[in-house]
Amino acid sequence: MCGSPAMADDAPRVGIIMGSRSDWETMAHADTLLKEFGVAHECRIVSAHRTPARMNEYAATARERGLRAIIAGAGGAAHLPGMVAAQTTVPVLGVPVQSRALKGLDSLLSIVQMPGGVPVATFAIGEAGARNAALFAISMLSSEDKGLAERLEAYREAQARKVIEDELP
Ligand code: RP5
Repeated sequence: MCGSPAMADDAPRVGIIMGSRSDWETMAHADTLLKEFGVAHECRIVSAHRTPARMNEYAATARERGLRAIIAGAGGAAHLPGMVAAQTTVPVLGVPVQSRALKGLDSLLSIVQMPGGVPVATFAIGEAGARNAALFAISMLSSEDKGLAERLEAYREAQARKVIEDELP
């Protein structure tokens, strides 16, 4: 389930959107991290091809609803991040979802090759991309949120400690 009950009443600062229910397994990694950091967020299925009107509405109202970043995941002909970015100045972080036919290379190329003037920050294919998009959104929000900045520092330190303390069999 997206978000946590504790955050249910907070206005979402980050939107996680995806082209299909089938993208959730990947995008859930972004949700998990935002939950872990206590960032109020929402998750929605918004398809560029199957629900273009919903996509237009989502992008057009994103800033006035208080969203500070939109994490958009899509696979195959992955037009969602770019078409959302075309209709809002809220930063869009694109996550290429691994497709069955082409292993996500199609998704990656669809998202990364934006024309100059309409940026989408593009992340790695799959889970790593979803996790990093969430961490990037957290990092963006942390410039105006001291508590979040401290939690991000602690997260990095814990990650480094884990590597240092790791032992090979
Ligand atoms: C894209 O098509 C979605 O983002 C998804 O990754 C892909 C396949 O969608 P389904 O056919 O599984 O619904 O729009």
